[in-house]
Amino acid sequence: MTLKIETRSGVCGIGDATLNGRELAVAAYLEQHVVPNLIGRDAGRIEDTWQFLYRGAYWRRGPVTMTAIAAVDVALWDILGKMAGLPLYRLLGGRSREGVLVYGHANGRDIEEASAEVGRYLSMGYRAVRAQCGVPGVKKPYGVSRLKDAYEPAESELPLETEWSTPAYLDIAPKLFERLRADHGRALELLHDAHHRLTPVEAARLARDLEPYRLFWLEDATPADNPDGFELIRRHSVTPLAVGEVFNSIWDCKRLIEGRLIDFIRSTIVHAGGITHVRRIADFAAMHQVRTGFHGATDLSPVTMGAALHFDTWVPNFGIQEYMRHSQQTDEVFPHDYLFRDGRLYCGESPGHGVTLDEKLAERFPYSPKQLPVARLEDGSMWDW
Ligand code: KDG
Ligand code: MG
Repeated sequence: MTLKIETRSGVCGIGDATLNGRELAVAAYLEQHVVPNLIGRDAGRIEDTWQFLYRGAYWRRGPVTMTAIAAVDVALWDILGKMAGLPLYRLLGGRSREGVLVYGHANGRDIEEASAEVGRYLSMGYRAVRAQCGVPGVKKPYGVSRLKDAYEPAESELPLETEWSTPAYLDIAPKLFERLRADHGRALELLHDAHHRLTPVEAARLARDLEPYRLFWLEDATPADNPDGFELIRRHSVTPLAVGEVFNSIWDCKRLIEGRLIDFIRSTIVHAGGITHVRRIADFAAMHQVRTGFHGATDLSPVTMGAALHFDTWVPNFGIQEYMRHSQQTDEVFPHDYLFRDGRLYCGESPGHGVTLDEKLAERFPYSPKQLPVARLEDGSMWDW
């Protein structure tokens, strides 16, 4: 879902509004409740527009609202960059680093295959890799995809029912990382995503079992709806923790950050109110030694990636950026000037966020609704996907 805003003088900006599996809700929110308010507004009043859409709305926050606000915000920053003739990172305060460390996704049906995939990522130049592998007895574990580069978890019109076994997972995950360190050494940064599947005490055990393999982070170890769970993990382990790809406001992150219960905040531009709001989250995180690690899955469009790379180039407390690589088709629909070299991504110098939309080409790909899967335990109980 992409929002295009055009000013009266003919300057266009685009923002990503993709909320995987709930995209039509954002489209309706934008069409019915946001766009009519934008007509005739000064495109340069980015902060005031943000406050109007957030504060001015009695029903605030939530993924649909905050994704819609983000789309407007990013499109307005894009317009501002084009009017000023400056790349976005310069509007934010200029360069803090040359390139942005990224991590790719290596996955395999078993440990053997996952390790070979990590090797493939290293040969492409990656310095940081997220690794996931199949879980014995589990038919469709999280993060193990059919496609190697472009991974898309929303595969069917109605949610695919997948299974989950926590005991089997807790058994195999440390073995995966033991093998990866043995095969690939200690210089590489390794990451892992538990994708909200564990209870706090199970997450604490996993974090402790993974300590010998020095992870860059363990992500979404337990659902962060209740931040108290993270206190328990912290009590038992020094494995760094990352959380927040499903958060949409600073209020979701506040306790985790100020309690120093996490090390990396993953809330990203498209789902957390745009550059205007994520900047506040990043500044708040900096005060507590928490660094950024933005979500960068393929279901966030290249527009979000472009905006994120400018943000990452500026933000002082940068940690890492997820980079899952879009399909060639997606890259062609969204021409952009960022590029990958030696494990880092570099934003371009064109004005704004540097990503455009080829509307003619986009027309060739009709909308086909897909939802994310759901997960059940072996006894049939609904679980977190
Ligand atoms: O749409 C859901 C995906 O973005 C999510 O499953 C990917 O967890 C994810 C990650 O860390 O990239
Ligand atoms: Mg994740």
